[in-house]
Amino acid sequence: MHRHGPTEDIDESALTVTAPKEQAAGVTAVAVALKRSVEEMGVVRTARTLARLNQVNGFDCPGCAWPEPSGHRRPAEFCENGAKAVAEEATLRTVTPEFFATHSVDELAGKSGYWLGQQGRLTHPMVLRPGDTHYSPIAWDEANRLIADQLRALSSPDEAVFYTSGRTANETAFLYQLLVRSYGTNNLPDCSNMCHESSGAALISSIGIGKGSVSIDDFGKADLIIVAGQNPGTNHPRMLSALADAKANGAKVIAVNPLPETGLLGFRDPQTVRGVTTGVAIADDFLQIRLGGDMALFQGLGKLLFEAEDSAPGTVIDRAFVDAHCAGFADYERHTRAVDLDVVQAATGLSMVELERTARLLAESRSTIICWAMGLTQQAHGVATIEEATNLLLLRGMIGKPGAGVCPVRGHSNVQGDRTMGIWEKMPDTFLDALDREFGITSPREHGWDTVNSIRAMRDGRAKVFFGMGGNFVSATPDTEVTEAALRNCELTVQVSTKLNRSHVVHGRTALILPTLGRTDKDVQDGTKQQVSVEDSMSMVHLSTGRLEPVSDQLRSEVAIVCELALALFGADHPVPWARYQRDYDKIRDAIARVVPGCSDYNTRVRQRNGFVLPHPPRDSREFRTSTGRANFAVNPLTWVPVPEGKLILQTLRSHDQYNTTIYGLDDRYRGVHGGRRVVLVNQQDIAEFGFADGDLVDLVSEWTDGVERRVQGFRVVAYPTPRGNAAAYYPETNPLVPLDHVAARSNTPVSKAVPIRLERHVHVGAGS
Ligand SMILES: Nc1nc2c(c(=O)[nH]1)N[C@H]1C(S)=C(S)[C@@H](COP(=O)(O)OP(=O)(O)OC[C@H]3O[C@@H](n4cnc5c(=O)[nH]c(N)nc54)[C@H](O)[C@@H]3O)O[C@H]1N2
Ligand SMILES: Nc1nc2c(c(=O)[nH]1)N[C@H]1C(S)=C(S)[C@@H](COP(=O)(O)OP(=O)(O)OC[C@H]3O[C@@H](n4cnc5c(=O)[nH]c(N)nc54)[C@H](O)[C@@H]3O)O[C@H]1N2
Ligand SMILES: [Mo]
Repeated sequence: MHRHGPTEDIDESALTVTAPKEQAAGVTAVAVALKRSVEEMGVVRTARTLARLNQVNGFDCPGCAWPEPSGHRRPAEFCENGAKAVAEEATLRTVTPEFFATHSVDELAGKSGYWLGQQGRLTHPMVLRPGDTHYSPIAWDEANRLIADQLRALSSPDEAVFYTSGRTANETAFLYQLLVRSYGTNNLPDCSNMCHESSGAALISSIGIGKGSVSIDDFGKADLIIVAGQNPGTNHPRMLSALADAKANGAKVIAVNPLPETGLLGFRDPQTVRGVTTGVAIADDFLQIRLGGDMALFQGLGKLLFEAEDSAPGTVIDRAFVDAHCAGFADYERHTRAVDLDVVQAATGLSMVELERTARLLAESRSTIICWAMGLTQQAHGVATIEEATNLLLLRGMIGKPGAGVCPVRGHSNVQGDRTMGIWEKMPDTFLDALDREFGITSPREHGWDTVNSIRAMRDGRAKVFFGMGGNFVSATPDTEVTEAALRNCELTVQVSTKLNRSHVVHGRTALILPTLGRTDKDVQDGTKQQVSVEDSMSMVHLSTGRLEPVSDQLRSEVAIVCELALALFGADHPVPWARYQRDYDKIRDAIARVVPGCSDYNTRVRQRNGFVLPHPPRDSREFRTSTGRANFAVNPLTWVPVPEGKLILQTLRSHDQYNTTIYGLDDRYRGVHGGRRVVLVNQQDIAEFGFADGDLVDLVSEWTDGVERRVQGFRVVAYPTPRGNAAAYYPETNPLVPLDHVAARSNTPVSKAVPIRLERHVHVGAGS
């Protein structure tokens, strides 16, 4: 057993730390992107690939969900990290049956995720049967028979769980949920459960739809943009261009973050001559908030807005909007006026001067956008925090007008589309009714398990089959030891994947690896080239066309995998025409058009130059389809995250050199960390107070209160400008510390951004420890 996670293959003794970078992107970013691409794919494949990235008629970047500009696209509409994501997928290195014959599963389980990912693209379907030490090749139809037999043998369809990661295209997602519901369960956990679930829960309750209300054009019209709990320089680099454009139009940008993230504080746009030479500071103001302090910030700002209204009645609160469109204003006003600003200062670590300065900007703004990501969603009170951000916008009438609105910035490139297509364990009955009408099936109505509940079910033996449509379940989920045991407890684990990862080597009694085409690969079915479609963070739906020659003729498209499994499971006389769908993806889109709201005429509209935008009632017509039929002001008791004496609150985040569990390299260039990932960033004064020195080796020990020892070993302490009591370390190395039961209220999202820990001096106990 590799209890503390495998690291032997990485030598971090050369780890160095330099001062954090002051500006993101610039020419270095371009150089890094090209170098990585050429290493993985060679010169010709690089040129062919990057030229098509995010272009009309090209393929959608598998990096993030930030939208493409609607008008003119720059010849290189991608970023360093988008290019890395593409290089990772379009690599010419391969993991073949010979590879699996050489390396036992046991050996592979001792390798780091970085090493596994570096081996290249999976080329053949592989099976591991009970008692096997090595994966061996299996024919596709035999693999499908094996899965179908196992699914039919379960005593209830609810004993299987079907996970989705957010790269899956709309056509696959639609068919996959159709297969799962035809089979008879709503157990459709997805990566969104760990990601923006809190945003969805808050926005559905407040404005009646769980998606952002702004378009890319609104950035050019806003005069105030707040970016809270998000690191766009690394995770959404093309957003920096939108922010730079907004600033050129006079907008002010406020960064709310515990860390002085490089892209927010400085940015050189590699796509413009001016950007390459001079660069701009993105944030006009930086609020260095304490972890989990955002709810207090938004409530405090609400109070200050009411006070500003008192001093100049009729100028701050948009009475007309509130009266016409909102519910719950009186309760919100009473609650918010009573907020104690001393508590707000303690919770946020911000001064009255900073709070008042921000309130003034809000009060004077005529068009405000609030953007956020994981810093807000992965908190125990994440849903309430996002409701409070929405309250501020409602107070000022900032939804459903140009240059204003809510902007949850999504992660995976099609995570939003997957939800639109029905990947959700609690899809509304209206959707299921439409699905049943179209296909003559009977979808179950009882809600299924999300990610955390799926892990509990596998752990307890209530779920016996795990099927993963992409992703890396064991590494992405919390409480690694519990999750690994849960997966090992399954009868069958199936992973549809492009690349090798830890979820292939931590497996059920029988395990299958099904290799699939990626976004960049050419998809030909029955002699005809196929296209897929995706939805970005701003509800724009468009086509994506891969063009690269697949690395093996054994790769199947995700659509083909779903259809062939369905045929094996249901037989040929099932009411869903699986074989026709596999041959012609237009037929899938015709069905989507009839079932999914807002998708009428899908085949035509998705082929328009920039695709089409899905309806969003608050954005389009200030219509709020909530429980009250109005936009709801939410009232939440003030919650924050105090730091216990002698302890730290740890956030787990991404370095500049990774895509979630896929590690591209060992440098976090912007934060000045080079050659290693096992670091913990701690405030200098905390380091001194705990009796450590910068560079010491420590163990991080979870302080969660259930008596279970959770520990990760041998992390280098790095003095870093994070607030007192707040530390930061990389995901997924620190996932063993995140307790499965520490979840956000109302979204069940693991609290990855507030893990109570203590530091212990690392004791080297020699090999085998
Ligand atoms: N290159 C690259 N791009 C990616 C990804 C990737 O791994 N690599 N992942 C994709 C995915 S799936 C997602 S969800 C997104 C993630 O995008 P981000 O949300 O930007 O990702 P994180 O690295 O988790 O960063 C969280 C940020 O929030 C801050 N933060 C943490 N806690 C708090 C808090 O309590 N309050 C406030 N105000 N700030 C806080 C952190 O300091 C950090 O800047 O990126 C997507 N894009
Ligand atoms: N501690 C901590 N945990 C977190 C987070 C955090 O901030 N802190 N963030 C959470 C978030 S926001 C997210 S979104 C999740 C991410 O969770 P996942 O989406 O499950 O993880 P990824 O690392 O994105 O998945 C990578 C794998 O996907 C496969 N893959 C890549 N492209 C394709 C494709 O086109 N098709 C198929 N079938 N497979 C493909 C490859 O085999 C690759 O190894 O992690 C969550 N976990
Ligand atoms: Mo995410």
